[in-house]
Amino acid sequence: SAVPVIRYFACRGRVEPLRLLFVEAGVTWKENSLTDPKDWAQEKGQTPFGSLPIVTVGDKQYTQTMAIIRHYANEHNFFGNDSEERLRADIMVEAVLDAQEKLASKYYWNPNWETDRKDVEEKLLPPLYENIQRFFKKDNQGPWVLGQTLSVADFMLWCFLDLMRPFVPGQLPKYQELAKFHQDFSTREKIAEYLHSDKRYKNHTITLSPVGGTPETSAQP
Ligand SMILES: N[C@@H](CCC(=O)N[C@@H](CS)C(=O)NCC(=O)O)C(=O)O
Repeated sequence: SAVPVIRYFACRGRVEPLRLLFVEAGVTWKENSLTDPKDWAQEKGQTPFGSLPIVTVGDKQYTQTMAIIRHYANEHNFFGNDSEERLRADIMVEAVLDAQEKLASKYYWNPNWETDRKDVEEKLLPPLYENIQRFFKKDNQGPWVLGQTLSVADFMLWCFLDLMRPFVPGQLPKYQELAKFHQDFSTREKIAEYLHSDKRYKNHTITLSPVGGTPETSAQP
């Protein structure tokens, strides 16, 4: 069958959980990355919702990140074994999206990042990590969100924790279970290979960010 081609900006961004899913599922994919903002200005009007990513598979075109991720999670059995597990996975996915939404405007392209950092570290982040960790631990022996079953929730949670790491170094180790989860996931065979490969973008966003490539790339696995 046709190879999925990801059209996105040349970065990890919101597509990274999908890439990790592909890695675990053994799906070969191609990147058709956009590097020049001028190209985007031209292309935007021709996309279904004026945004990227778009995944093309043969003559099919998929848009909306979470729809795409859930589609492939269904296809490759990353949604638990019954609807109860699917619910638990989805709760974690939504909690991660909420947390990301609360934090994103603080660190992405924020010229006041250095002053806002304290606020993030001391006020914003702790309740988010605490709640996520409490949910992770609830009726769960780990190592994954669904116990022994790897799921879409793990790809989402790992990317979120990994994204935050360079911005707020020193925070993750304070949350023992989340730190262990991050470590366990990072050392899965195919994941580790991908994380250390050239295939993985080093930057979380494109270079519009005033925090540049520095804090975002300073904690490479
Ligand atoms: N709900 C959409 C939002 C996509 C989105 O906002 N993408 C951003 C990049 S991460 C984008 O295309 N920005 C360029 C623009 O809006 O012109 C999704 O999750 O796919």
